[in-house]
Amino acid sequence: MSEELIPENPEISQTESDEPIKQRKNGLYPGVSDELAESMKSGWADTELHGLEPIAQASETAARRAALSARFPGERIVVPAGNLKTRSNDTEYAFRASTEYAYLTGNQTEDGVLVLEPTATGHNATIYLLPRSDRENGEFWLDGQGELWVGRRHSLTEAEQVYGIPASDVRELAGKLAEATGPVRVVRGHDAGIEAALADKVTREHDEELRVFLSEARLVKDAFEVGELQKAVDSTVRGFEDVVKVLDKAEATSERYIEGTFFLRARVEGNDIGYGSICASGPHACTLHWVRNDGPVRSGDLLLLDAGVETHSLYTADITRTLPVNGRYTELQKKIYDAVYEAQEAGIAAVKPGAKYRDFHDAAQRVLAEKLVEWGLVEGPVERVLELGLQRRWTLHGTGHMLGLDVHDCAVARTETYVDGTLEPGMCLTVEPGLYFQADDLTVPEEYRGIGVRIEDDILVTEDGNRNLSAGLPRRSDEVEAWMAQLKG
Ligand SMILES: [Mn+2]
Repeated sequence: MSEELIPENPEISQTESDEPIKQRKNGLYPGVSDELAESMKSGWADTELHGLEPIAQASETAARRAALSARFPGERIVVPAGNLKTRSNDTEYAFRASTEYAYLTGNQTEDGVLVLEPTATGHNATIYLLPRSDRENGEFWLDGQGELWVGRRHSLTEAEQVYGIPASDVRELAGKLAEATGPVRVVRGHDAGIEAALADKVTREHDEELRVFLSEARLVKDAFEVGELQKAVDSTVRGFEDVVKVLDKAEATSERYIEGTFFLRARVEGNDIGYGSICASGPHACTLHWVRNDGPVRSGDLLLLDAGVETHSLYTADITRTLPVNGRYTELQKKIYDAVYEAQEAGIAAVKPGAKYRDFHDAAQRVLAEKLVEWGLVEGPVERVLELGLQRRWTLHGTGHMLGLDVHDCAVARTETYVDGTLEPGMCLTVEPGLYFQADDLTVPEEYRGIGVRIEDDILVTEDGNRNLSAGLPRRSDEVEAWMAQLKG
C-alpha cells in the first residue's frame, strides 16, 4: 500500500488532525502549491449514477424497520454501523458493519447511522452517510477518507435509490442528535461519537431493550435470509473441498495452509470468513477455539475444520467436519467419529417446529453419554451421568446455536424466547455435538488422548421438520472417506 501524498508533512495526514478540512485554505499546506491545489479542483467528469436498482432485500429491510417502528412508537431510534478500528498506526482492520445496522438497512458503510424519527403515525427512516468527496475544498485528495484514497462512494441520491431510504450527511448527525428532544434509544457498542452525542438522553436499560428486540427479531429468518444462508453454506462446502484437495501441501507446511485455502474461497465468493477458521489438526482439535492454526498436519491424525463463508450480505455458514488427514479413519478414530455422528443424527431428528429448543441438545448428549458409559470411560447408569452432567468432561459445549448475520446469532435474545423457547419454521441453527479427549486426560486410555471430533451442520426448521442446508458435505464416516478419495484423485 502507498503512503500519504506528502509524508513529510504531518498536517496532511488528516486522520491525525482535528482541523476540519472545510476551514483549510490553499497555501496553508506546505508542499502543496496554490497551482496544484487549483488544478485538483477541476477537470473531473460528473459520474453521478442514475436509475440504480435497489438491493435485493429492500422490501425485507423495510418490513424489519416497520416492525421496529411498531415496537417503539413515539421514540427516536438510532442504529449505528460502527467505525473503522485501528490495527496499527495508520492501518485499519477490514470494516464489518454492525449486524443490527446491516439487518435494518442492507447497507454496510463505515460511520453510517440509521435513524428512525417518530411521527404522528410511525417513524420516518433516514440513513446518515458520508457523501461523495468535495473537489472544491480538497477533501477528495487531502482527506484520509477522501475518495481518492478509499474509493468512490455512493452520492446520497444514489444511496436513496439503492437502499430505499432517504439519505443525509452523517457529519451533521451528532449536532442534530444533541439538539433533539424526546425519548431516544441507541444500539450501543458500535459508535462512540454517536453515543457521546446522546449521552444525557439515553438509559442503559432502554438501550438494552432495543438490542434485545433486534436480536429476537432475527430468530425467524425470512425467505431472503434463508437464501443467503444457503449461499453461505454452498460456498463453505466448496471451501471444504478446496481444503481436501491441498491436504498434501498442508502436510508439507502447517495448518495455516488450510486456513489460507479456505480464506481464498471466502474472499472470492463472499465478503469474508464469518469467524476465525478453526483448522485444528491432531490434539489441537481438543482446543475448542483453536485459531492460531500454526501446528503441523500429520498423516494418521484427524483434522477438525470449523469454518464458514460470510456472504456479501453478511450471512454466515458454520460447518465442522473432522477428517482423516490421510483419507482413512483408524479403528479408534472411526469409533469415536461414529458415536458423534450418531449423536448428531439424534440431534437433527429433534429439530422440528413445536419442539423445545433444548430437545436437540438433550438428544445428542444422551447418545454421547451412552457411548461413554459403554466404553467404560464413566460409570453408569446413563441417567446418573446425564443428571450430574458427567459426560461434559468430554462433550464440553452446547450442541448448537442460532445462525444468521452473526455466527452465534440472536445472542441477546431473552432466555424464554431462545434457550427456553420453542422451534418455529424459519429458525436456522447448528447441530454440532463433539467428543474431545484432551492430550493430558489421565482418566481415559492413552490411545484416546489427543482425539477430538465435532460434526456440525446448519439446519433450517421447516413446516414439517427440518432441512439440512449443509447436506452437500458428507457426514457418515464411509461417505467422508469416499468423498476424500474422489477429491484427492
Ligand atoms: Mn457453531
